[in-house]
Amino acid sequence: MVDDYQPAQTHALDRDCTTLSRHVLQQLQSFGPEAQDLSALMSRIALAGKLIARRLSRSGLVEDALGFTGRTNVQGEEVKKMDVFANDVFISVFQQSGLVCRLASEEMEKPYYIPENCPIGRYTLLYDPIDGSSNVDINLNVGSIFAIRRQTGEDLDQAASDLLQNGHEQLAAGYILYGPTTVLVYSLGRGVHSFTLDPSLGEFILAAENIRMPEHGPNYSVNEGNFWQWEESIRDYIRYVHRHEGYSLRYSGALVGDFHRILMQGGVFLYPGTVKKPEGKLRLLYESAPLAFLMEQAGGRASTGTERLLDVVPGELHQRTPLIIGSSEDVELVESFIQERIREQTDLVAPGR
Ligand code: AHM
Ligand code: MG
Repeated sequence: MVDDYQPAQTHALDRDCTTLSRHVLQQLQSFGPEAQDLSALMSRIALAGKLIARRLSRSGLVEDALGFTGRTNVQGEEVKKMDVFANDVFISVFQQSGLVCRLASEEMEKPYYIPENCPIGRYTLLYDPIDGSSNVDINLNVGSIFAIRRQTGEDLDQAASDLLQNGHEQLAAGYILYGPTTVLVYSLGRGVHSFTLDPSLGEFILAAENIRMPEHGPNYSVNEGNFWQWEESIRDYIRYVHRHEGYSLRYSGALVGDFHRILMQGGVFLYPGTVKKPEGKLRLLYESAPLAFLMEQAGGRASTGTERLLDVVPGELHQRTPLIIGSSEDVELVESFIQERIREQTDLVAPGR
């Protein structure tokens, strides 16, 4: 009798095959309109990740996948063909989706509007399509970073001033790491969860739920080639690390990969400012803030050195920010060296205060 039928392995699917879209709905404990939107948004982001992963995995075999385009982007950086491809992939997966009115990325000076979505999809996707693109041509890991924010501004407002808000306004954030496997890590503000792409299914399958950071870890991740350009406080921290047992330097040149290691094993990633460029290299809205959101959700800490990173309000879309992110004790240690130098300078200006 069909009515009495009970699947023999009711729990096998739950244990082995929690897909991303199902997980989003479970997280939100709702089938309401916003939960459906976020689930659909995450599914589209996952689709972008699969398309980019496929292109990367065949990049040495197909025409026009590797190398530079010959153009520079709004930040004055040389644009790679893979940057353009990945940027366009994110746009195309949201065309006619009814989900995202506006996209803003590292590769586009102004936000990109999809007007037909705007009456329905009051969301903005902020993203770095290929983070660490210097790794593309040498077959090392790269990533994509994303954040979703609610759109409150005018539909075709090129200034997008409603985006100039702090990182607490992010509804969701995450990244896709294109390594030996493709991994998607995301948070809706209810813990951090990772998924691994099963190429045979074409689905991201739950790998780890509610990832928690250790309070201290052995890894420090920084481009020490910039030592001579840093403020003395950052040099103090690096000297401290060099003189103490138990630290390992790990730096891949792709923030997503370095961040993933820190998230899994603990430690600290730093991209501080330099004396000439105090704001550093990394962009607030689509690199640092999404990762800060994840890090805090995992019990870690993210800072500019003097301010909680999620509190920073950008002055413009492509604003850069120093980034110190990782295990709480390790980030606090870096901050303590910065505070020490600030105190010294204050004492010099106003001795005996
Ligand atoms: P990109 O998004 O243009 O690739 O730039 C960001 C990357 C990060 O992934 C990485 O941490 C950093 O730039 C590396 O910079 P550097 O080569 O100065 O160490
Ligand atoms: Mg980047």
